[in-house]
Amino acid sequence: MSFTHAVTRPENADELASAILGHLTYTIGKPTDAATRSDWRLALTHAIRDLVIAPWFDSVRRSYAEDRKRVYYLSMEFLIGRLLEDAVDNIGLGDMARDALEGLGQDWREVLDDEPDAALGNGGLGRLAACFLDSMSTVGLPAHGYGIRYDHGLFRQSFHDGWQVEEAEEWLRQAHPWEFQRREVQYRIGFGGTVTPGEGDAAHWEPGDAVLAAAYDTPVPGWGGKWTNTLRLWSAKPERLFELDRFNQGDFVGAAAPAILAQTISRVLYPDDTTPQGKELRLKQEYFFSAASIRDLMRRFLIDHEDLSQLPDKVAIQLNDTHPAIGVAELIRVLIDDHGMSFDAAFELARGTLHYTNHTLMPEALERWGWDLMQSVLPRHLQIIEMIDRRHEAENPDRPDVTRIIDHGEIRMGNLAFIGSCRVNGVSALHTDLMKRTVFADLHALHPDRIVNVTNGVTPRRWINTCNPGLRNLINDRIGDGWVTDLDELEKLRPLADEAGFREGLDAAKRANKVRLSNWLADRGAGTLDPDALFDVQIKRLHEYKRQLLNILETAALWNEMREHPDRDWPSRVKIFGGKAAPGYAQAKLIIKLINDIGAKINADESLRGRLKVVYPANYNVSMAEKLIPAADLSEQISTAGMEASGTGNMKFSMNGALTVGTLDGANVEIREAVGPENIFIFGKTADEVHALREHGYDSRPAIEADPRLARVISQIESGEFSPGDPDRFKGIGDTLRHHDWFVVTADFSAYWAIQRRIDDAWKHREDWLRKSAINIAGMGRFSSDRSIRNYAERVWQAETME
Ligand code: B1N
Repeated sequence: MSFTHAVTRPENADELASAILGHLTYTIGKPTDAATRSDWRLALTHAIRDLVIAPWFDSVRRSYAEDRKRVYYLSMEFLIGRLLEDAVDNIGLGDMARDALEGLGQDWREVLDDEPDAALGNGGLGRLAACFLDSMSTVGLPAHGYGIRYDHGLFRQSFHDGWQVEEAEEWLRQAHPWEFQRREVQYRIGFGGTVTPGEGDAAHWEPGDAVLAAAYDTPVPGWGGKWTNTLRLWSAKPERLFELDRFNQGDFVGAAAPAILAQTISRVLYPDDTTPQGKELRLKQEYFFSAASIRDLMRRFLIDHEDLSQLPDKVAIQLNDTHPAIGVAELIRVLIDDHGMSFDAAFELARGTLHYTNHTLMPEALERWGWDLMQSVLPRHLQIIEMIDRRHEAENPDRPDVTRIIDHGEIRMGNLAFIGSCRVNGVSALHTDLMKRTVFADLHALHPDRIVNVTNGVTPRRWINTCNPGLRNLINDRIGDGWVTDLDELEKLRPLADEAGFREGLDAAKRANKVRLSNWLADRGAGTLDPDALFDVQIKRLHEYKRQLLNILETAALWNEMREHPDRDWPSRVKIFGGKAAPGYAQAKLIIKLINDIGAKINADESLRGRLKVVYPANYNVSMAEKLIPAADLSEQISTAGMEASGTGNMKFSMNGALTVGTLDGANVEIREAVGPENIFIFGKTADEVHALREHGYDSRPAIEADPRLARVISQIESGEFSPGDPDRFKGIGDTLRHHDWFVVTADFSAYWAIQRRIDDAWKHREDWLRKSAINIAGMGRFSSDRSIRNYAERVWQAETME
């Protein structure tokens, strides 16, 4: 029998409105006069979701039929944000959906803003994974994302008296209509227990306890609805929901305790960006989702293939940082213990299938697990890791100790991932180069062909087309919309930079975005902002290496200077900060408080006549970025050179016409190449210079003595000028700047101050600024995540797209 109720694409807004009403009535169960905004959003979501299903089935069918190589992207984090508007735009129904909803008496923006962000990630690493999902679908690459369905995503941030306070995030409190629970797909994931030797290399592992990994699928439609992949997230469930014996004995809480314990594995996202916490629960999370994903992809492989030796031809597994690196041992374990292979054969197959992306060089950021912990949580995997280490040593008898996987009672996951992978990549040209010269220098010497560079990218669908309709329309009017899937087309804008009419259009689009943002910020207590001021934005996780401190020191110094020379022609600036600190990162939280305290002082100073403002809206997240980035004039990318692996916010800002002030770090280096040095404000020490400064222990005293502005701000901070009720509050920051300035804030201050004053001047030459802005947009083609994904497909995965 054929399916007669198949949903067809609506021809017009009335047809779509009718589908929305149908869902409001029959899916949500509400009449129009009782429907809340959420009800309308859910009804709209269901109407849109219906349109994604048939193409999704088609994609699955085609990828089985053609038996192409599949890519599996394993990531602890997918920072996907909101899904509705993106899906609507990707299937080409943006205008129709708005008309339909407004015809039903609903405000489009308010309904879209009702959707909670899916914040299943901390920052750049998780957001990169989300952009890659979008691009893998858009370029038609058969792929699955695999991760964890956290009950609680990244914590909610609020400010109490300027201090960060964290609260649990509850994105699943509302219905989440994008996911489909696959009750038939569940795997038993074991922990602990005992291992008994079996035949040959095999062993029998009898776990001490276990949880079930339950699958939830979300369709990921690419641009134009041509190809749709799946994001499969795992949720931990108990093997037994309830212990009836204990309940019958009156132990009501105890009866549910084992179930609750099992569920803790997928309860909450670890809120640490860049620096790991070596906690047992984290190791269990990592194994939980890696093992479930590997079992699932092996099951899919075995449906159509008997010969395991084909695995590397049909499967590519990408390890997004070391978080899924235990998957190296798990894949080998499955091949040996479940499929009877020898260790050597299993290792070869695994190494042909796995690839590893490194996202940070900070030595403290590379994951390590204690031998004892590994022994107690994953005893069989420890044996396999020991076998991998011995084999690597036998093959490289002169290998230096730093290349060992197990050393000083610790398992180094970076080395495990490197040794177990076919390709290892960095995320920008500079970062990849530093990988070869620093943390992986010795492994690189042993395996000189393994490390490749794949510079990060971002999806222009979400980060221009959807978040910045003003700019989108301007571009479409001039060069058509081919850029949406071929971002190099933006090059056609380059000659338009010299055309006054185009610059006017850019100016108008930016101003409209700034007005909208000002209203939004005013609703959040920011007061009135001047939309003609320079909007200077630093949004990213709070981390000392990202140097929000440098930015706020310069802001305070500017305040001093403006008070001293009130009659100078100071351009108006709004300093906008956004970002969360890890809850356990005391220094980062103190910097947040400092920004808020300095901001309060400046904002209250009427002598400035509104020419300097500091705003820090709480709870920065993906949907806030979508409002801030289109309204930015200046993008702050001021990390200590050599420490930001790539950055991706830098690309988003530049695509939206903001100019960058930045160090020669991460992808800033490549952005400078793309836009030309005269269209970007680069300052500060280079990575090599930072290295040289640190070599003999950096002493900040000369830098402070040589710059009276810096010296004054540090004294003000130390004397309690910004914390009159608690003068010692920021002593620790003064102390850090004077005695342990690891991030060389003081060494870069003078150069940062100077370039900010150059920016003041540039801002006054409006036509020139707009020309630079246009050239930035025109040069961003290479920073599309479509380009990144095509690079991975060719150079890492050896996989073809379905085009
Ligand atoms: O990954 C991004 C880069 O653009 C950023 O420069 C980089 O800092 C970021 C442990 C991380 N590196 N490492 C992490 C996140 C969570 C965690 O638990 C490490 N994130 C980055 C994309 O390449």
